[in-house]
Amino acid sequence: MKLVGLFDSLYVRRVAVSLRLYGFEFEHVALSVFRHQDEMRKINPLLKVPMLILDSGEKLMESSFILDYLDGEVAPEKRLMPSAGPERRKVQQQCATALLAGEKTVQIVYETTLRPKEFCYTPWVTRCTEQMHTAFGMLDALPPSPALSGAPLTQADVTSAVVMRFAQFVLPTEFPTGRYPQLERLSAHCEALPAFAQTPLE
Ligand SMILES: N[C@@H](CCC(=O)N[C@@H](CS)C(=O)NCC(=O)O)C(=O)O
Repeated sequence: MKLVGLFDSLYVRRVAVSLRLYGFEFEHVALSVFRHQDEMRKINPLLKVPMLILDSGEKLMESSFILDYLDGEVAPEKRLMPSAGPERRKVQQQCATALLAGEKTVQIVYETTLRPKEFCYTPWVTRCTEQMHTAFGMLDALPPSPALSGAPLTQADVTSAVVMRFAQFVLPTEFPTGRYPQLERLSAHCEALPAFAQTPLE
């Protein structure tokens, strides 16, 4: 398998960390959607990452669909997503909240760094910032993850930890230590694991 995209993308990183947790070998195709557009276009004309290229040559897009495929390829005890019922919905909705936090973080970064300063629309940045912090606040208010007491990780843990680390990295002033203590604990726990440490954001 080949995973296309850089680990500075929270979407690519959540797939890469999950691949390692599942125990899959993969080749990392470290191309940027911004700096390597010509090479990227040949692989994915939509200029989007992550893309997972299977050994058959089949190309998969959308991190959540890629993770759904991978979860179906491993033994039940290795899955990161519960197979059915309230537990599945709980993990999925936690992922949805974390992805919303991540999406808003990315929108703030794009608005403030990709667009020329004079075209940066402050009310949009203010709205995104509020949405981002509301989502992080919701995640932080959840009961502590069972993973902190030794239970296996779920995709909600992986995605929440990846998004927290990403947001702290790209918007450090928004995330002083102690603002989201539960998430910081989860992040520290996860980032110390080999699957995360072998997938550095920078
Ligand atoms: N919903 C997608 C989001 C992927 C995404 O937005 N990737 C970014 C990299 S962080 C990208 O490809 N950006 C280039 C663009 O949007 O043109 C997923 O979960 O895979």
